[in-house]
Amino acid sequence: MTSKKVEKQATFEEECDVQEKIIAKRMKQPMILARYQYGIQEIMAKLQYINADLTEQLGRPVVRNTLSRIKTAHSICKKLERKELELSFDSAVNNLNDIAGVRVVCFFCDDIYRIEKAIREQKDIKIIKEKDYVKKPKKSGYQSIHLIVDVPIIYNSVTEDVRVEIQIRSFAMDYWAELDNQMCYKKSAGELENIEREIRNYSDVMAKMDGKMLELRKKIEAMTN
Ligand code: 0O2
Repeated sequence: MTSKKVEKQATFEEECDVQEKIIAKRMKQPMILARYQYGIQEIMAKLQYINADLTEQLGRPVVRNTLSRIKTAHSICKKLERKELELSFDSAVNNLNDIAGVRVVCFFCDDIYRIEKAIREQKDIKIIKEKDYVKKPKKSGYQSIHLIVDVPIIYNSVTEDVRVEIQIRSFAMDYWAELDNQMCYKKSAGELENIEREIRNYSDVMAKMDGKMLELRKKIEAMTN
């Protein structure tokens, strides 16, 4: 690299650092943080109810676990850079759908669609976008359903929507995604070509296992009903 290019790169990185600090400061502002936390709590409460309803209907546990997170300033900046978007707090709020995120992990792969349907039926939740990486897995092998939703929060009689990404996946899909996250995801392209191919194959293995476990459950249901 020429010295001019090195200088330009250094200035760019310094500017990114400055923006990341500004975003981090804004994300820690009590009302901004509370807004995302409130949105997440509303979705978590709904999911608890949906799980209770499905568990009662089906006579077996449906949701294995749920988790939530608010994206860190660092992760926000990385995503804005990846998407070649302006690096600012407003740009993050306007362009990123997953500053607030919730994940639902269920025991069986058919439960994913039960949960998705139940969320759709909630009158107060607006579905903005849906991605079905179960029917059509990502090139990496990643499988999950993503629902981008707007959930209303009420404060001082004012209703405001909070955007939340809900990821719904099976226990097996989650196991794969967590390990992929640790080992491959977000690593630069080509760096781990063979390992990426191998882990992609294991995504198929997990899908087959999901299918087999579902068959077993259905066999047991047929025997006991
Ligand atoms: P993190 O750190 O998990 O938050 P959109 O803007 O909504 O249209 P988006 O968010 O650009 O779409 O992309 P996409 O592909 O729908 O994925 C969003 C999230 O899914 C990612 O968030 C990951 O959590 C997860 N994900 C997507 N692809 C993979 C993959 O190949 N492996 C694993 N392990 N997870 C994946 P972030 O912000 O990238 O990361």
